[in-house]
Amino acid sequence: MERRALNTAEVQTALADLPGWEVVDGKLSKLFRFQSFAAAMGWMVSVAIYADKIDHHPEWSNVYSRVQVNLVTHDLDNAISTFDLALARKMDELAPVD
Ligand code: H2B
Repeated sequence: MERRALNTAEVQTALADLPGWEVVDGKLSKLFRFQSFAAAMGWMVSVAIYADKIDHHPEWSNVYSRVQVNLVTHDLDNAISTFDLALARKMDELAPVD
């Protein structure tokens, strides 16, 4: 997959298909809520395996059953990139349906 920075219009178009995601302080952000701490941890491990496979790592923090995610590409001057979109889509795909 090509790793390139997205322009504002491309990010806005992508957001239309990414429910719950928004741009906050230049980062692609979403707060994930789970049924339990164990569910949050299980999801984080699944995401981490994918992230490492594509060599693109999330900024995220966990408090009990919540995970705050802020995606950005450090190698591209902290732009939102095609890899951030791929990671966001995979995070949604792996999250349990509420
Ligand atoms: N993750 C994120 N989010 N941004 C990057 O620029 C990045 C990364 N770069 N994971 C990768 C690793 C780079 O450091 C390695 C050398 O490919």
